[in-house]
Amino acid sequence: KLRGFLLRGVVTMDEFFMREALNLARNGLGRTSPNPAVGALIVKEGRVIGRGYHRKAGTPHAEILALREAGKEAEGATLYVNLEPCSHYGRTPPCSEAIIKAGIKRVVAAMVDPNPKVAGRGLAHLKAAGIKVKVGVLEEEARKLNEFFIKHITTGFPFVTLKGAMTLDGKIATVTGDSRWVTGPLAREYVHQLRDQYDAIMVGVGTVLADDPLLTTRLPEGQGRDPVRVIVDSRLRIPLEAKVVNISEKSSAPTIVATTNLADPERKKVLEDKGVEVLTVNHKDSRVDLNHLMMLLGQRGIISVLLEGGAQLNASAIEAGIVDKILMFIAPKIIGGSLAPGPVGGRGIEKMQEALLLHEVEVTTIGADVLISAYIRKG
Ligand code: AOF
Ligand code: ZN
Repeated sequence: KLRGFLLRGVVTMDEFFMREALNLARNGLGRTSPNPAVGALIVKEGRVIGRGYHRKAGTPHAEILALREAGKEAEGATLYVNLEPCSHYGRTPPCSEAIIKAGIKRVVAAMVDPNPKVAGRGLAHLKAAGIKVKVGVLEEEARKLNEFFIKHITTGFPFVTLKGAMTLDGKIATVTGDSRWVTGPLAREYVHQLRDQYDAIMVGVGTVLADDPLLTTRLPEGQGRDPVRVIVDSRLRIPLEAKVVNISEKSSAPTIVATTNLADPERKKVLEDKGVEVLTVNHKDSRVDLNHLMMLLGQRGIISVLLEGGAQLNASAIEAGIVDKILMFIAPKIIGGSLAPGPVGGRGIEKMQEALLLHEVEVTTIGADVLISAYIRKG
């Protein structure tokens, strides 16, 4: 089968094995933060003799696991990995050293490691030891796969995805505020799969007041991991009965309420006594300074944030420039009402010419709903 593909020129041998390394890496997605998802494959004479993927920060890197599986056979073999092997002593010793020791003859990497501690040094180390090195195979896919890691390691800020759901006529709720549900069951399950992959989920206090959401990951058979819940609430208007501030068995994920010094310190104390972390952030025009908040989250190793509204926070986030990606569900429903809200509130712009343009637009359907994904900045 492989030969058929290769002969028809659909993929090269290197692409074929790199795809496998990327698939291996995917097993760790959402589990390795703040580290990248990495998969490695060792191939000798067209046969895979070792595989590995990174499972969790602090545990062995993908390359080490693959080398362990290959054992002595690794001598003279080729190693495929979706990220440049590391060259630094971090939580674990450098992979470049282990690769050289094992007698690997050729290394194919999808991309240079954007981690300033590595940044080409791993590949240089391998080359200096006489290993053949190729970099850039399936690079685009590799960059997509680790877009959270890349943003965080290069800027210190988490990657932010704004997720919304609206009707075909652009509303997130009816005039009375009813919003359950805009999308169908498959789209809603997809959102839980997203939550499972993000380190944090963020909403404004308005959404808590309107919907009292739990903001946990609910997937079948207890799979999935809850993101940290972040509530943006400059004056601590959050009700003490809100589900997100009542840490219980049903909602044990940590909650951070991001507020400002405009809030009542007494109320802060009451929330803290409930086990909630109240984070006092700078304010900008009497609202939480979202850039400051992102910086603080990034400093704690939160590399990705799923922003789930509401309209005011979405507008502020876009204005602050913290959003990287948009995921917008469009349900084939029409509800009307000129006062029914849309997904982005605020003051808005005046001229169509000033509209925020999105890039790399992709459209899929999930159940009966359409999902549009796009990036804010040009790739
Ligand atoms: C991983 N897993 O499979 C590879 C990584 O904190 P450390 O010591 O584990 O080092 C993390 C850095 O190692 C990470 O930022 C990246 O630059 C490099 N490669 N990391 O967690 C892996 N290959
Ligand atoms: Zn490593």
